[in-house]
Amino acid sequence: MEYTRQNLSAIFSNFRIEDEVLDIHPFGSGHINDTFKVAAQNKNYLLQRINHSIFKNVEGLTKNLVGITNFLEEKIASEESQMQVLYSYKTNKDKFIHIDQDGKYWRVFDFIENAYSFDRAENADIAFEGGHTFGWFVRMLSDYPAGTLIETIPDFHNADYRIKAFKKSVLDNKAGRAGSVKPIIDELLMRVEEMTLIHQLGKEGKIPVRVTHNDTKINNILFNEGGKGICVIDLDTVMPGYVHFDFGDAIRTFTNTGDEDDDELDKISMDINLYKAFTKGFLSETKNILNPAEIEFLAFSAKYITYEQTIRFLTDFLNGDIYYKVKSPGHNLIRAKAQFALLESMEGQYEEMQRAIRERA
Ligand code: ADP
Ligand code: GN1
Ligand code: MG
Repeated sequence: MEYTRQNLSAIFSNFRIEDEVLDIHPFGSGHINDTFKVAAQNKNYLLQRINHSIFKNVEGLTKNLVGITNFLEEKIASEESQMQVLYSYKTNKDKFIHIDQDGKYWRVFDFIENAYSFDRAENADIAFEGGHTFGWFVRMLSDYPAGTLIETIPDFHNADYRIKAFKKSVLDNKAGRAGSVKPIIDELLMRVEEMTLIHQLGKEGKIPVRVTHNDTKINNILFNEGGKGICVIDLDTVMPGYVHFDFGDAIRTFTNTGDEDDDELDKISMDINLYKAFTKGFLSETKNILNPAEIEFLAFSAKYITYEQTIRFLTDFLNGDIYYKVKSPGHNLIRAKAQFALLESMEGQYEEMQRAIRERA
């Protein structure tokens, strides 16, 4: 369905909001949901379609979101923190979700004003603040009852599952693309054993299950004009996980000197100074709650999540682009190559990455 101002306004009118819509336009650069900024007479709102083919249990997801948001709101009030939470509006039927005539799922949040998200960290201050903010999130939720959360996407960061799906996409070769990308497939298969480490530590009980965000991309923090993190957004994947998922995905996105889908591979590298700044911020919030094994494998988690992201993009390329939004038929391959270049850069600096963690812990 083409989204028009008219049909988006009609969807928005199902929410219990007394305001007059002036404008609605697409917003942000997420790969999964469809996001729109609604400018209205009194204030702005964020209208979002949840990708229901990826998030199968929207009701459970919404319950997670409301539970987490209320919990954070109380803690923020008691700590007198500057952090904000996402405020969700209810529909005229007293639900947080409106299901439209095509069976699509919609929600509305307050638009957080004077806030910015970035796709890259411009300097070490932003990386430090990012580490601080995602570290804060892990610390805040360290006493959240994890058992009450549903798994919105089962096996989301499960290495065994991701590797199996990758191997299957190579064998099935659904889009007939596997032959053209054999060198990168071989490089990735060579690393399979190494990349199950976090999963293994979890199975052995050496690292605890926590409530984690699981999508700690740089653009899932809103920063204020002074560069302070003021809100952690995109809470759809908040569920039980290991701290490594959050640290790793943040390093993948906060330290890249190129874009996630850069086709100029020589622009891509992991900037060790941004890594150190992020780590400093993250550990300033978390070092008293993490156990020694969690800390020891933080540097590794950056390699793991970057590897996982490489195989996720390549799997989608081989399956014919069925998961991520793409701008062209080769987009997922460009992304996979870019992520692999980032992984190689991390591999080249791994000892220094480990040293930086030891020095700050
Ligand atoms: P996706 O799952 O597609 O990444 P997000 O929830 O992250 O969707 O939203 C996409 C973008 O919209 C974010 O990167 C951010 O720039 C912006 N955004 C999201 N929520 C808000 C909000 N409440 N206020 C202001 N901007 C927001
Ligand atoms: C997706 O929705 P967005 O753009 O924040 C994806 C993440 C990937 C990321 C790669 C639910 O995140 O897992 O790491 O793209 N989200 C989901 O940029 O799959
Ligand atoms: Mg997002």
